Amino acid sequence: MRKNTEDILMASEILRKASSLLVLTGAGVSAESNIPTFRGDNGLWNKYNPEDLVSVDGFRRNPALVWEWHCSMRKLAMSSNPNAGHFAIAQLEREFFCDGNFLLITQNIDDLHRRAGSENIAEIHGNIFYERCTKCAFRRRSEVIYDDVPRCPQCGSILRPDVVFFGEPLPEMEIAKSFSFAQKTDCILVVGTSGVVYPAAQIPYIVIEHGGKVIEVNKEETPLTKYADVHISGESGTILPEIVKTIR
Ligand code: BJW
Ligand code: ZN
Repeated sequence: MRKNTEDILMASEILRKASSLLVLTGAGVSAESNIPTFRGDNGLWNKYNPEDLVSVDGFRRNPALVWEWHCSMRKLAMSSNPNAGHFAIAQLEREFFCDGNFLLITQNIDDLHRRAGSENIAEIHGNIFYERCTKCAFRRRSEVIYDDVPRCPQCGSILRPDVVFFGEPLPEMEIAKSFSFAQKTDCILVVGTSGVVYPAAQIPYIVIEHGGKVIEVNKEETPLTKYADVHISGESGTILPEIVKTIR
């Protein structure tokens, strides 16, 4: 039997027995929707400097540049579609885990999980289609591609994308929900993340601490791989639908 086939069978067996499931995704799950990942050979951080584009100081120095970058991400997300991996995750929630027993934590800001039909989602790094005021509580959904830095209609201050820059705390409700689910779930499925950005990277270890199972799907090995019960090497758009098919 091929190594991957064995691993897929093992993953399906774990999922069949699990009464709850936490899924943690990163940029790799959207790679087959043509949205580039951050790290690795073709990663965005090879071409661009995160200090300029996704940091508080970068935004203070040059909000126009940060907006230009985030508008290009908005455009890219709008012209992309969810892939088979996103749909398989939505199917896991819909068909195999009842209310309250499933949570999808995504580090992605591209909205593709929601468009694929996932419902219980914690977007811990924000969402590219939301923007908020840097001074007051104003926040809105927007698909506008701006030429200039947008201003708050309530107080006139600069608006910013509602995403989490380096050095900023994650949204309180989302992270509380995520950590509390991690503390009680039987199983976590970790897909397409390099596992180097905290606090997201810590989540699988919370599951491990209380004896929960870890399934990892990634094209490459990560710092988590040696702790995973099953590591399935490959593209999530191929592997996840195979896992779902095998659970039945
Ligand atoms: C496939 C595939 C396919 C490819 N199929 N797989 C030193 C030590 C520890 C921590 C720190 C430290 N110094 C600073 C920190 C904290 C910092 C951090 O973790 N930094 C590390 C990089 C060192 N974290 C933060 O700053 C966070 N905030 C924080 O800690 O706040 C504390 C605080 C508390 C109270 C008050 C104040 C502060 C915030 C982190 C924000 C991250 N933001 C970004 C950008 C947001 C979006 C935007 O604006 O555009 O989020 S950075 C970027 O990295 C993005 C991602 O969500 C995140 C994670 O990346 P991800 O998803 O894992 O992608 P990649 O590219 O890394 O990996 C892709 C993977 O997919 C690879 O493994 C491939 O193999 C795989 N793959 N194709 C399956 N088809
Ligand atoms: Zn305002």
